[in-house]
Amino acid sequence: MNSRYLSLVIFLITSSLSAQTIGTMQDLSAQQKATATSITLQGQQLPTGWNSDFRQLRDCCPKLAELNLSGCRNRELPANALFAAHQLRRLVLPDSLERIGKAALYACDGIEELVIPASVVHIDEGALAGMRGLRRLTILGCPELGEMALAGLTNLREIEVQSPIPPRCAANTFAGLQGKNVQLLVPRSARRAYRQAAGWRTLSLRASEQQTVNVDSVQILPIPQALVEEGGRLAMAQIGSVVACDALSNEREHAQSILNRLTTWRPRKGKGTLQLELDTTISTNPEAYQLHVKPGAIVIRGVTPTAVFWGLMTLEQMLTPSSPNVLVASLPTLHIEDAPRTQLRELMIDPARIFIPLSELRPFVVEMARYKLNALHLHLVDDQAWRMEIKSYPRLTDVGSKRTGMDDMPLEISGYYTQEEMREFVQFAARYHVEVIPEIEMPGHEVAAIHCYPQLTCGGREVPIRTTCGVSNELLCPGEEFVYEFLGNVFRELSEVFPSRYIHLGGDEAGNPALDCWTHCEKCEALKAKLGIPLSDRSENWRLQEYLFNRVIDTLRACYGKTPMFWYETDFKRIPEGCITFAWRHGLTAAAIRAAQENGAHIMLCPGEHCYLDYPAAPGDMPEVNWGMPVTSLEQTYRLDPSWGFDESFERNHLYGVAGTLWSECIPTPERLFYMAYPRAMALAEAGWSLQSRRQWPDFQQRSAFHLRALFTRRLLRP
Ligand code: TNX
Repeated sequence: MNSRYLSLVIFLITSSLSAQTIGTMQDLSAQQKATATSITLQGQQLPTGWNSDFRQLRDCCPKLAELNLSGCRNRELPANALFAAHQLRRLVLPDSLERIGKAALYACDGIEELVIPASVVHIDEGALAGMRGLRRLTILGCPELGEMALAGLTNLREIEVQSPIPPRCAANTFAGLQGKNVQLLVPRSARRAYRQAAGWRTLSLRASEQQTVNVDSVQILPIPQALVEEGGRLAMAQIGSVVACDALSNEREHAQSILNRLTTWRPRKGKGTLQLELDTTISTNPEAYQLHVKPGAIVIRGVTPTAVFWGLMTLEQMLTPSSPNVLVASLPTLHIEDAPRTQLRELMIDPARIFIPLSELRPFVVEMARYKLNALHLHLVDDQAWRMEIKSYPRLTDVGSKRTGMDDMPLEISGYYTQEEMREFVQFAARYHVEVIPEIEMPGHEVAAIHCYPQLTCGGREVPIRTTCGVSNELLCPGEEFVYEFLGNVFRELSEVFPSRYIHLGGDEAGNPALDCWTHCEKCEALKAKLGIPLSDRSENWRLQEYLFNRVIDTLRACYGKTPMFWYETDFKRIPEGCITFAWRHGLTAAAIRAAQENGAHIMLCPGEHCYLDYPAAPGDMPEVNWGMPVTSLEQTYRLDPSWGFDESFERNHLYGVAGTLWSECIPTPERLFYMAYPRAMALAEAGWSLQSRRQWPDFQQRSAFHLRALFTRRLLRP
């Protein structure tokens, strides 16, 4: 038997074993979902409520290559139904289907051919967007096509529409497609109608037919402190060069790239300039800048290179067109004075639960910078994985970075960051003025490390890597000297990779008296005796945590000059002076603020009520299945006032900034990460940057809708 024949036989056997013809997803066991490569669903109505069949197909069937729905009678493919289901190769839609919901097939990029049944009358916003593998699309009926519905189909070669009347569509329905690449097959008699129809017309445009626009009103987010329109105009063609001192060479490069990407300028001698200047007299705030668009020139002045860069980000927003593929030809003249309200505006990413490669974090950083978010906090370790290479302890990543399963999602999740690539990433982020802050959790949420080095926990217990969300009883043992040696080595290596001024030490959900890890441990009892802690009383456990923290903090301060950060817990009675505590728990922000005031600490606000961007933004939105998350709407995030009703002295002396968390238990793909983050991260950015008196919800709604569209256009049209 030759090897091709043999592999065909093996393929047929394995695929028939994992091919399933069933009614609804309820007919499959978790194991069958995990291994299914082909599913034919014949149920009359696939359930669309909680944990819908679509959600299961999307999140619980990682090997699913073929999905045949021709036997179903569903009338709608719900919004986000198969959002970023990268595993799919072939999809047959039911011929009862009337509507393909918003983003229903967004980034299903493994599918090469798709037929839209004649019954479909609506294809909603972004429904097929980002299906980058799609080569041939057949539309049998005459569905109305929403905004960006077919945007970013970069490999599309043929689109056949059987309707003699061009389906109605938006101007940007086909954004990213060019006539020269795509063959449009329509009934012979209708060719002319298609060439003239809105949207369809773009399919016959050549790349060279670049459109230009004049910007009339600028949309800046976060809203600046002061903006005065000066009534004139600046034609971009009047700008001939970017002028900046050597200290601003990075910013000069950004400026040139902005002008090239978005405007009609051409480098030319003897013309007006975009001038970048350092000016420490503007303000005492290191991030303060001024931007002046005047007849014939643009001037950006900033206290530091970071401030100049924020001025450029403001300029870039002014040059962001309302539709893709157009260049800006002119701007209104105006003057902006701006500075941030708080000093640290961060997003927290959790690659521990589900790994996110740096190639996906790079564009994430670029987007953060556009809204003047200046820190990316990386939650590098947790019960479910250890993600940072530590040369002294290779098992952490060899063993601790791999597992199968996150709750009911049977995904194989592995990956870690090498020191070398992380160093490079940190430098990349620095060019966007985003500081990368590492977090190594302790003493809880450390099961992955404990699995690799059992000596780290009480009694040297062996524990498996966790595959579910929640809190584990296994903690680092504060009575064990190896723990200090381990942490010492980890932080030494970490400080060589992350130049950040900060280091986050976690500290959440550990000192909790309900956990008894430390209660019957001889080494912990000996330590308690030494510290004078009553032996049997668990409520004093936090003092063991304090002891551990203090030893680590002393090293971090003395050897590496770092400012430690923690998650605030009420049972942790003393925050070390000068540290930064994070208020995160629902209902406990005021208590955390008082604790920070009493202990001479700073505070970051990321209260669950406003800042948990891993929670669904609307009822029924992704993640539909979760551990019981509340809903955090865009408005709810926007309503965060960083002063939290406290007086001006709190803001001056203790408030450090705001943070949005993207815990990843329910974020299985990079596309989902962006989906969860935006637009709420824009609301957070404005809460952290803009003066309360400048912020208005209706106005923000309008600006954020504009910028959200621009963001998703950039994502879809990226090369
Ligand atoms: C609580 S927030 C945690 C995380 C979870 C998160 C889920 C915090 C400091 N700890 O371990 O991922 O809830 O939203």
